[in-house]
Amino acid sequence: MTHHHKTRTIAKDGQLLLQKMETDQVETVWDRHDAQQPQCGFCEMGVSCRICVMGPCRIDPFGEGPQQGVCGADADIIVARNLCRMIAAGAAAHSDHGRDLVDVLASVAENSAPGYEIRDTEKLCKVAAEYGIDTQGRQPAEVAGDLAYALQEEYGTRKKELSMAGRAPEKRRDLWRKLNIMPRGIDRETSEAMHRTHMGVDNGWQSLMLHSLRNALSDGWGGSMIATEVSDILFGTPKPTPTKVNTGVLKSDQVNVVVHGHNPVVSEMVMAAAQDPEMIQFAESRGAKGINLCGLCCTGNELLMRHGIPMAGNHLMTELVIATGAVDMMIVDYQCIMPSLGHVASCYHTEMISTSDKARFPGMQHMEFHPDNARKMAYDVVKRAVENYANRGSVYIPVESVDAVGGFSVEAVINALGGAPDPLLDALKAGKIRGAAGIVGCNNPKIKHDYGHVTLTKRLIENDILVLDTGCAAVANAKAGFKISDAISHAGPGLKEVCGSLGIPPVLHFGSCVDNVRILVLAAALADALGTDISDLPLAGAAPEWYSEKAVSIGAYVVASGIYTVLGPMPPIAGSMNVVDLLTRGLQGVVGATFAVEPDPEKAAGLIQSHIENQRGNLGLDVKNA
Ligand code: SF4
Ligand code: MSK
Repeated sequence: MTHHHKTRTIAKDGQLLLQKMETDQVETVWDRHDAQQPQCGFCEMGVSCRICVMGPCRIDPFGEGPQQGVCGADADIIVARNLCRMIAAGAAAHSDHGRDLVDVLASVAENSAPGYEIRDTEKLCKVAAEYGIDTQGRQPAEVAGDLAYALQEEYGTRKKELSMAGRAPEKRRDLWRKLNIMPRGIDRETSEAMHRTHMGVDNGWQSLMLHSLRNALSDGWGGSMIATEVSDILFGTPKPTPTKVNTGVLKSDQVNVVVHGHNPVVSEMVMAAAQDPEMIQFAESRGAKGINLCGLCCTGNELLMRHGIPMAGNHLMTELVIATGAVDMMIVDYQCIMPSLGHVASCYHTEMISTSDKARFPGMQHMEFHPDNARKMAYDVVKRAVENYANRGSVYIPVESVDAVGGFSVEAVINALGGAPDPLLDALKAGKIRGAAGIVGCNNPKIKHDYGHVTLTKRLIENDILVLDTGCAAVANAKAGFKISDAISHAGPGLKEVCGSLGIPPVLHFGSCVDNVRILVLAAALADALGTDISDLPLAGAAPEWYSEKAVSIGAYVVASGIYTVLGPMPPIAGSMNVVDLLTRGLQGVVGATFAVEPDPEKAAGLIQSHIENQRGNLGLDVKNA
């Protein structure tokens, strides 16, 4: 059976590798998505419940069958509970990732994490000062020990508010307090979400939704913020760095090691081992020209941001990359790693290594990394990758790589602006830049791969809207060639002029999924500079191809922070018009921002443009008809 590969992805390497996998008779995520059709309509609408064993229950959306579960829960309650649990899972994932970094920071302070060190003492001291930790005349390790302790307390704090939430504009914090959604402890909010959604606890769909926002805020202004800041402290704050993207980054004459997942704790050590001259010599002794480390998904983004390590692909490319036959080893940590990968790898020569005590996968060798053994483990796995080079069969690398620039931390952006956000504000006020949009999130076989991200981005920059992107969206846009200075040729006249004079691309790579907090920090800085709240700014968010629970948490904290957000795929809420109405309209009067759902990126661009022009009008700036 021949599939229409062009309907599945816009990526050339994706189309060619899909063709190859069909010839090789290896199933992909798209085949399994087809095999699942039709997907359960009750679950799609969010009206099925298996929270307790009086059920499972489902509500008939057409009003003919049951309208209540066995316990009496109606569609509103069931939809709200399900969404609340999705957000809890997403917040837990990001925040636990942050905790793993804090553990490494604590181990570095105790000198029990060989190979890890503090690379950005300036940021260490800056964050420590936010926690009231004395930094004067003290050794970085001492400060790091105190900071790690303070950050661990954010997880189970007995304080009334997360300290990191202090980074939000004052008006926003007052609003959160008034609404009683100021996050208190990171673990507390997730734990409370699970409690509230237990049968017979919170059965108010509005109160469930409000707590969901608080839980999401504990991720955005808590767990994810900690993940990003501690990664910067340990591995360096990103600066603009050139890199290359797509499967063309694999090398036919080198040992290709691919890291996949999210946590830089593993990938940074693998990088150190792969760049060690002795290991390179070992690779040469086995007939390879060197060791080529590449990334996938967000751990790839972490390495790309800080070191310019090339990026092989995003979420839906993770199976296809293996089908090149060029990957000698794939090393995974956690999140977004399809359990199919071990099987795909068994059809080629690729060795698969799992590294986290909390993430096991079929068909992978488990070699567990901990702060105290990570350096040794990294050398062990890279050595095995080199040994596997000899087992390669035929190799098919179908495209040439594309150039990109990554590494736009807030610090780097402010630096590019000459030390303060003023030039950006001036360009906004003058209308040269109409506004900015964060395009984030995953791929999803329900949307043509990369089409959502690339189309939306193209339309926005054409219309003088600066794009900041993260995660798999950032990889899609890099592959499309939007992340080099020459990409200003795709931009509207104002954006072209501003980016041209600053020497930056019109689409700025802001990092991994947890790095969405960099966008929050920048938004807060702009709001502070204007003496206003984030919800007054000409900003928008979009997740055109999202799939994961983490993405729902991101969307919820972005909206709760005051930024209008357009989702591509519909979340499972259509079974409750009350919940839909609250999220798409009612929240405006609560947090000053709403969600919209629009799978067509051309139409999503229109929504974002009119929102941005509207916001400009409210600020008294000039307005263009969108
Ligand atoms: Fe059914 Fe209520 Fe149990 Fe859900 S919590 S499975 S609706 S009885
Ligand atoms: S990896 S959460 S598919 S962005 Fe962060 Fe990509 Fe989404 Fe995973």
